[in-house]
Amino acid sequence: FSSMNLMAENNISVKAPWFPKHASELDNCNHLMTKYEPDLDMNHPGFADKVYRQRRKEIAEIAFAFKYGDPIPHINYTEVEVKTWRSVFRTVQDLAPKHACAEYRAAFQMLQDEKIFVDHRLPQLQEMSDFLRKNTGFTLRPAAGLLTARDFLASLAFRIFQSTQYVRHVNSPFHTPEPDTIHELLGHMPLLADPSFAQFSQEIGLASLGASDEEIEKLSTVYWFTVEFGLCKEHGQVKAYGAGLLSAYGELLHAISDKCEHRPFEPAATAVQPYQDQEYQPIYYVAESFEDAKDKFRRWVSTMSRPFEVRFNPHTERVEILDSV
Ligand code: TIH
Ligand code: FE2
Repeated sequence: FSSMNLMAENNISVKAPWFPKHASELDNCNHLMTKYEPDLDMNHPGFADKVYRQRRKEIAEIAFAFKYGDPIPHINYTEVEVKTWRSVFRTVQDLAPKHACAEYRAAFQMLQDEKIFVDHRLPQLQEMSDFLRKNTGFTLRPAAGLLTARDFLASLAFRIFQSTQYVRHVNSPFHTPEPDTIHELLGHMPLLADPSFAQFSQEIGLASLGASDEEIEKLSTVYWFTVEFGLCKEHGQVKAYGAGLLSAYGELLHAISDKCEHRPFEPAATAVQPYQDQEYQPIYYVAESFEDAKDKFRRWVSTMSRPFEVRFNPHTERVEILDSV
């Protein structure tokens, strides 16, 4: 370490919120938002279901106990959980050929060829993590529920995706307001296996490190309208790439209908668009392509106020801080 670097480190500790510098420090980035937990939210379909709540607790314990470097524990999914998976999996299989973007369809096919995506069992996070590692270097960590935006985005900087491992309630298979492992597996995993999309995801993560609360809010809004609910153009047609659309067929059909508004993806405007997460979105943003979305995103990020730059070193899994710009 040069003294310049040390100076930068010292300045940052004064000016910027703490952020992880090494992938192992994500052990400290597992703070939950509690708003949709079945124990606390009376509208949650699992609120009155003791067995479901107990099951959620069990699986959450696994995530809290997880430490960097551990293998992700195997979950023995119950018959009811497999039934829920099967019905969501089959609708995605039916709708994806027509409505999902090409990158999604290609990765979905690979996952089927590798027998990771089959209808009679849920994929395990560890096998999915191994698959992603081979394709884009992304890996997974188990998460106990919906994380704070700061913690969730920080992990993306390290090409690590924090994934829930519990299954949505059997009574609402086709839409849930909170993430569950079916949403992660069918919504997020195929695209995390695409190099261009993986890069875009990591760049949102890198931009979040040490950012102010207002900037985190903007970045998570961009994340919401792209990674979660993004649409894109393909040969003049609108296709879905957002994970929240691909894992919830009701909303997927809504998003491509004329019951909602489509706007061109423009990071500065998208970042300040208010949104809710209880019902279908009234507005979706349409990207020209991942490459175009990345270009626009980069230009917008460069206008943010953070007084230093960061760079991920994949050999050490460490984020390096570059001096003030
Ligand atoms: N609504 C999605 C589903 O039902 O699969 C899950 C979520 C997407 C974004 C936030 S929660
Ligand atoms: Fe998600």
